Amino acid sequence: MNSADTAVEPLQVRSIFLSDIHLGTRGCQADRLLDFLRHHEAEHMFLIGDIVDFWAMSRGIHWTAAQNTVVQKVLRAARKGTQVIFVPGNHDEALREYVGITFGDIRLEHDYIHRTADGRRYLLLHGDEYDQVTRYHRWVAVIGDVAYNALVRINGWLSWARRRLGISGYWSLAGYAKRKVKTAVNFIFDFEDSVIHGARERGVDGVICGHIHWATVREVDGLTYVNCGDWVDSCTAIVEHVDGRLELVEWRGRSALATAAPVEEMPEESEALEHPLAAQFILRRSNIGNKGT
Ligand SMILES: [Mn+2]
Repeated sequence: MNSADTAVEPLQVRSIFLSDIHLGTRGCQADRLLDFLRHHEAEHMFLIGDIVDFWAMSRGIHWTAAQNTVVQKVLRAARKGTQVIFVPGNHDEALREYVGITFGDIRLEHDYIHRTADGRRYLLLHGDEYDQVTRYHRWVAVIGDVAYNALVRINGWLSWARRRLGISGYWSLAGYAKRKVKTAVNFIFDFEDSVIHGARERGVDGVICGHIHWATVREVDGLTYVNCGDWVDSCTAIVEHVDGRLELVEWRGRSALATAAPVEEMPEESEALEHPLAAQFILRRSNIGNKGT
């Protein structure tokens, strides 16, 4: 794979919004994210939670050179004048203790109001506090986390097989399941509804969040609901163009052919797949062994 695409002329945007990168996990598609970052240059960069997956890392660290480069690229952008704001999520909630502090030009915030170029005010938050499942049914979420990981991993094998067979394009098993399983769809709606409700109470024009790995930009009765998606499965980001327009970018990559190399061994979690497909597998956010959500 030729990832060193030197002839890239990055697109100048006003802001980049990223969430649910899950650095430190096998599922993290750091190569694609790097490719996206090479193709975009921004004045503001907002990291909206679950950037580093401390929970998964407590079970075993999977840290690649590409993941390192992602971190370096963000730090470098911050040093060179991009405003970088990091709003921790539940998988990196340890960082919530440092809200208000600036590390190496990156500022940590619990939530943040961003004003777009056209003057609209957006509330930025990760969103786990609006997730009824994680808050009230911890064990359901724990099972879901494991099953989701297994799905993403199987998807890695599928894409590898597709490449070996010369089938082009990317197809996501987890994405397919999310669209087809009714409980999953209902879960997404419930989450979106409660985030939108919360945003209305704050009196903003819109809200930009993450957490459910389901990217979208849509208007709901005059309020804009935006979700950044993730870099485990869907590889999506939100960009704000210089005129303030928000766009959902699904990065299939120009130079990135790649999900990570196929995995070598079967995870012990794989038996979780025997559970009927249910909403839970999209919940990549369980609070295993952690205090309050
Ligand atoms: Mn989350």
